[in-house]
Amino acid sequence: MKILDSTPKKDGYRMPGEFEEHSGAYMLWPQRPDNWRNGGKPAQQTFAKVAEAISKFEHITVGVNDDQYANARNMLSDDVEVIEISNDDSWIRDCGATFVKNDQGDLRAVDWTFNAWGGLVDGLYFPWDKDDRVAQKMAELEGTDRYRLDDFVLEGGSIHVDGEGTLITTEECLLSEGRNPQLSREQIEEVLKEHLNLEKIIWLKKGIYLDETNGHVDNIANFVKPGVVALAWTDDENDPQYKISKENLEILENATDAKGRKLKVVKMYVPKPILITKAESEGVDAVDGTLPRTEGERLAASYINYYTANGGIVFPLFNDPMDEKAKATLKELYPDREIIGVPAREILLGGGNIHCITQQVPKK
Ligand code: KQY
Repeated sequence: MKILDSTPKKDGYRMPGEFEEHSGAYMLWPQRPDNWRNGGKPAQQTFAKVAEAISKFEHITVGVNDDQYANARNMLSDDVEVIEISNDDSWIRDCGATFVKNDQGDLRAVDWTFNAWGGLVDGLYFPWDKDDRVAQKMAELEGTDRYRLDDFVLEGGSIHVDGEGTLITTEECLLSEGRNPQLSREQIEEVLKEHLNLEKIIWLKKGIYLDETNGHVDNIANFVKPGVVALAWTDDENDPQYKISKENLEILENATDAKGRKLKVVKMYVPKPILITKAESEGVDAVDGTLPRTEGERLAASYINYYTANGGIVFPLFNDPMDEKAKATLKELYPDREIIGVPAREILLGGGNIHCITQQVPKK
């Protein structure tokens, strides 16, 4: 498939909202022992549950390194397609392709540079070259031409769009030292507008407290549909999360989108602080250059990190009283979709959640 030297905006392609129809979704299989405890075994069980939940709604393909192919194939049902895609870790939201679509329903891929959330400045592991080739492989599998940005670092989890010209992101992430320090905020906006076909970018300040991705938006806020944003929230003014969420609430309530609409903001309450246990910490291999998992550290837990499938929502459960409230809020937000919770502590321990491990392909 070709590399294109134009831009999606010039060619009439836009990034659809995640809530628009999909032809399917991709995941990658977890295994690295310096990020996933106990050799990745507990995480693999959770990833399998997520894949099975998504397969109720749409086709799901799981990419696996060759040495895990037989195990993954064995752990996943026949409803899940399993193929070899070499990778460094399993965060396909971030290293995978962002698909754009034109009015005729043709798809193309945007292939951003991936540098493991900050490269040599504050990246989370080294090397990341296999991950950086995942988007190209997805484009090949989908039979789409591709816009490759060799000079622009971006992860899919750092953006959400409404499909109608508006994007939300965070300053904490997109203006971080480890992404595109050579570009000004205006230049970053320009690249996003050209490659996702946007008119308006809404900059939140920070992501979830202690998020190791430099505050990805997909853990703090999401477009439910054009004009409606869900925001991670706590009423506990003593929690550092409160100030972060409050600041973002004010930004969203005072913003208008690309169509000039005011946004409706719906609060999704975070669970009580979730801390890494001794056993969990000890289960992770300590490797220089990979973020350590230290006992007692607070994890960046948020129900916002859910996946929107055709006719369904797959969201993380944390064994917390807020699980039920999150489900009820999601049901109000998505009355026509089935809401499925998956116990997700094992994904959280790796530094992200269900949205981070999935990537949709829009329907042609
Ligand atoms: O939040 C995400 N989109 C990915 C988290 C990656 C964590 C790597 N340890």
